[in-house]
Amino acid sequence: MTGLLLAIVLFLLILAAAQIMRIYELSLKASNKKEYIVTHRNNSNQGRLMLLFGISLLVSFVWMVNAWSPLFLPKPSSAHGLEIDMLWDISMGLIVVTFFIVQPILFFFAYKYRGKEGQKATYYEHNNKLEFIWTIVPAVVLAVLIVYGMTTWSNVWNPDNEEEPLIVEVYAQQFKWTVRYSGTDNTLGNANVRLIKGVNVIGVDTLDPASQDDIITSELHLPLGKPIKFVFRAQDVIHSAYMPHFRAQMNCVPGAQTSFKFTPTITTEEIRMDPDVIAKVGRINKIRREAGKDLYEYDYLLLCNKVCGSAHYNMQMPLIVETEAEYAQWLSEQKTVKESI
Ligand SMILES: [Cu+2]
Repeated sequence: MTGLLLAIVLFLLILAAAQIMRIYELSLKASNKKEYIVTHRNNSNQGRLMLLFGISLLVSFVWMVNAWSPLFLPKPSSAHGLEIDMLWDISMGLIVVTFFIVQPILFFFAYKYRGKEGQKATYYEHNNKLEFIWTIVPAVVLAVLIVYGMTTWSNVWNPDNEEEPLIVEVYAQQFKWTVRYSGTDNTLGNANVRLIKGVNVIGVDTLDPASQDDIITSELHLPLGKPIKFVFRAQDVIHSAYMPHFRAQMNCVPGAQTSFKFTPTITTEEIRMDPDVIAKVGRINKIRREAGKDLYEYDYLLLCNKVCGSAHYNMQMPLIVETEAEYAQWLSEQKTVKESI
């Protein structure tokens, strides 16, 4: 109802603005003034407005960064996350520095060189030196950024001296995640959507010997400091497994297998003790307390980052990073495919 009222109000406002413009045009016609002639006053007003707009843009940028930076993600909890953050910081640093050099000049010049009576613009045709500088400088900066980005990506995929990764399947469907651990043989048994039947909700081939010790769970536990190779499958549409705290994301595509690898470096218990995280949780719980809601406890999350349908927003699963002993204990309490299907 409020939405409808707002739409009506907006419509009436647009209508009123159109009518005011019409009256203005008619009044100009009545007083025999030509509205298309730009006067000295028009130029002065536009110039001052440009300056005002430029200053507001810079002030609002500083204000937004200041107000919203507490909402940024905490430090990365994966080994490669530091490199991804460094790449992001350097790229953003370059963009922000350029922004603060170019924008003030742009708006100040629009003001300084606004149209004035009796003043003529300089006719300046061409300057090879300038053309050369503003082509070469961005080209070199972009080339460095691209090479740096590709090197980072290659390091993320092929870290040095890495031990054998633990294989974990993450299965996506509207609107939930299911996890399959590869068991003692560290090999996932075959699976196919055509085999989905009854309790076999992710279509594991129960005749494949490799699938006997696989473990299907609705929780994602990971051991600290061990490389994990995730294998992603999707049942229905494209989903995207997004683990922001680990700076990891990979699409899950029906009919294909995709994968991503990372090593968790901070347990759930440890990250809850991080001062940045404590401050975040404090702010969230202040709002929740005032609204009379349950208090929130910080958790790593696996989220879906592709708009995959009506309940996409709620397609998430807590992700627990724990010590190897705790992880082994938890895993030993879960049922294997042989016991459950
Ligand atoms: Cu999804």
